[in-house]
Amino acid sequence: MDALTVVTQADPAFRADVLAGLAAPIPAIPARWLYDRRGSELFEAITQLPEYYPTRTETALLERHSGDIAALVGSGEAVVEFGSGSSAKTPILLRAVAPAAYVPIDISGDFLRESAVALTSEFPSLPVHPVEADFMRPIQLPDQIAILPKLGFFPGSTIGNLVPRSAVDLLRAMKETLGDGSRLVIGMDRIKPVEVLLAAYDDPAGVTAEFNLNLLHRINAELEGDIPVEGFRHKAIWNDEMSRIEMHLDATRDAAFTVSDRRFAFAKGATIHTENSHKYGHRDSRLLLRAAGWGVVAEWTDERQWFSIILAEAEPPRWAP
Ligand code: AVJ
Repeated sequence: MDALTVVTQADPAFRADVLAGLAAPIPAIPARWLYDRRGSELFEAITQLPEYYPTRTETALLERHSGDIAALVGSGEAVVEFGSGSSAKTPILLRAVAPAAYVPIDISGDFLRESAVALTSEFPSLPVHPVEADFMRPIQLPDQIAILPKLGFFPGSTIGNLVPRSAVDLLRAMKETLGDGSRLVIGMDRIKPVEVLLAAYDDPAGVTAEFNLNLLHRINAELEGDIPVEGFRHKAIWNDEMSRIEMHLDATRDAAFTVSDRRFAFAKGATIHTENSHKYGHRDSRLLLRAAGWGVVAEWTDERQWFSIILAEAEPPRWAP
């Protein structure tokens, strides 16, 4: 019997990012590559950790204030979610705002189909129009929702993964996608005591470490790599100047390896920067939104002010004084 060989075609963008990132003067690999199947599972496990407060806090805020959001936006909107909702948060919003349609946007068709199916049981009569696209650029929304008012939804403080200038680009693209007069519900993580932040991104159970190190396993598996994964360790630091948590992979010894026939040498102590998670103060988040043409309508935060949900409105073009 012939052996069945499954040849997985490596993603050329992954290869390009990894090869360029490893060779860069300050080695760094874009955070989005952390989220393969295994990475997404590990992130899911992170959200269950006692130390990882964002998911729990944001979900509780949505539960507490979805009625307030609905009172401000009204019903009959087309809810447009950036990054398809595989989470528990989407149903909370949909239940409250009674939308006329739901449009999940995601770059992964698999995730889109899964989340569409997951919603049909609870919302059997809600029209769902998935869009497979990169939401970093303006997107043409489906014709079926053309006449409906739009409510964007971007939970999870995913905006924090981007450096502010890219975050503004994204918020502008969202405004262009949704159109004049549209609204946006966005979750943003707040600045808080460093011990709390560090525990959330370097948990004692080591799940975040496994999540970060999974990137090296993924490189080895998909890009013909031989990185000695045990020669690297997860590190999370608070960069106060940049107001962000950074995840790095630190070489604990000299490590030489090959990826896609290219040789790399990391001296002990050299690091690969793998993710940023920016934290915003009350005024910071407003400035970020305003810089992209979004005015803040309302904001809700928890007792500890660890997380905030903001309702923003696309500002009409107007003459500035
Ligand atoms: C999914 C990007 C919001 O930054 O908190 C969690 C990712 N990384 N632990 C975050 C993450 C390490 C998470 N986001």
